[in-house]
Amino acid sequence: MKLVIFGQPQAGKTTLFEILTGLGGREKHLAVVKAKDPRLEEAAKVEGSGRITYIHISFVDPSSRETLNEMRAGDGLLHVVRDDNPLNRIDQVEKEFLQRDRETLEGTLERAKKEFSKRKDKGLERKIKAIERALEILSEGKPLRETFSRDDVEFSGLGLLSLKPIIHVVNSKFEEIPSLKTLEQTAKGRAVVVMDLLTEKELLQSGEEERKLLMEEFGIKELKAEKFVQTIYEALDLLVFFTVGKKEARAWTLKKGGTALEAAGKIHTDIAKGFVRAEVASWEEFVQAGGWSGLHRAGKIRMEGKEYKVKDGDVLNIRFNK
Ligand SMILES: Nc1nc2c(ncn2[C@@H]2O[C@H](COP(=O)(O)OP(=O)(O)O)[C@@H](O)[C@H]2O)c(=O)[nH]1
Ligand SMILES: [Mg+2]
Repeated sequence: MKLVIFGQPQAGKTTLFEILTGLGGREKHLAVVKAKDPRLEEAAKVEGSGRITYIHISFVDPSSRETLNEMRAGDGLLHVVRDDNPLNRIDQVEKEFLQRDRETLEGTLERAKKEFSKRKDKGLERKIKAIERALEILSEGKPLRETFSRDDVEFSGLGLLSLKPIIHVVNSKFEEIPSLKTLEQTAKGRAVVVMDLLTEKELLQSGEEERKLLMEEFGIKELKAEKFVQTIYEALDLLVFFTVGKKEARAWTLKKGGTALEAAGKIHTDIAKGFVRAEVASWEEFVQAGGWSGLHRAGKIRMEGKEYKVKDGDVLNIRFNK
C-alpha cells in the first residue's frame, strides 16, 4: 500500500514524512514502514511463531516535479494543509481533482468511442458506460470515490485522483487545535485530521521520559502520529486480519466487509481456489486460549464458510484442497 504526500510548499509535507517514517525527509523521498500491531505480537507469542510479518506501508514525499505522477500511482493521498482557512484550501484541492479527472475521462472516452466504432466489444461498451456515469458524477461536483470503488476495472490505470482515498492533515499549532477540532471528520474515503506537525516531530525525537514531561506540561494527551496507521486503515476502508502459525505470524489487510474467500485470495490464489473452510477466532480469544492448540482443546474454533464476513482482528486458518 502506497501513500503519497502532497500540499503547498512549506505546508509541512516533509515534516509529516519524517514523523511517519522516522527518517530525515531531506535525503529520502520514499520509505517503507512496518505497521507495528500489538495484537499480532501477542498472538505470535502464545503460538511461538518464528517470525512476525507486519503490514508494510510505503510513504512517498515526492519532489514537486514528480508529485502529480506519484499521486496518480498512489493507493491513497495525504494532503498537508497549513493555511489560515484550511477548509477553503481543502475544497480548492478537491475541486482541482474533479477538473483533472474530467480531463482524463474525456480523453479516455473519446479514444474508447473511436475504438468501439471499429470493434463492437462488450468490455469496451461497459467501459464507455462507466466513464459516462463518472463524468455525470463529476459534473454534479462530487468526487468519484463516493460512487465508485477504487477496484473498478473500468478505471484501472487511469490514475483518477478523486477516486483515491484522501486524508487531509491540517497542520496547526497545539494552542489552535481545540478550536479546529470541529474540522475533524471521516466520510467514505476521506478524513480530516488536525495535528501540530512540528511539535509532534520534536516530541517524537525526544526521549520517552522527556516526552512524557513535555506532554504533561503542554497538556497534550495523545500524539496523532501514534494513531496515524489506524487513521489510514479507516480512510482506506480496510480491516486487518491475522494468520498465525509456528513458522510465521502475519498481518494482512482486507477491504471492510470482505469475505473469508477474499481473505484467502489475499494469502494465495491457490488457497482461494481450493477453499474448504475458514477456522476463525478473534485475536483476544486466540491469546486467551493460548493459540490454536488451546482453542482446539476448548472446542472454541469457529468453522466458517466462504461467505463469512471477516472482522478486524480475526485470526484465520484457511483449510484448502491442494
Ligand atoms: N512555524 C511553523 N513551522 C513549521 C510548521 N510545520 C513545519 N514547519 C517548518 O516549515 C518548514 C517547511 O516544512 P516542511 O515539512 O519541509 O514543508 P514542505 O515544504 O511541505 O515539505 C520547515 O522548516 C519546518 O520546520 C508549523 O506548524 N509551524
Ligand atoms: Mg518538503
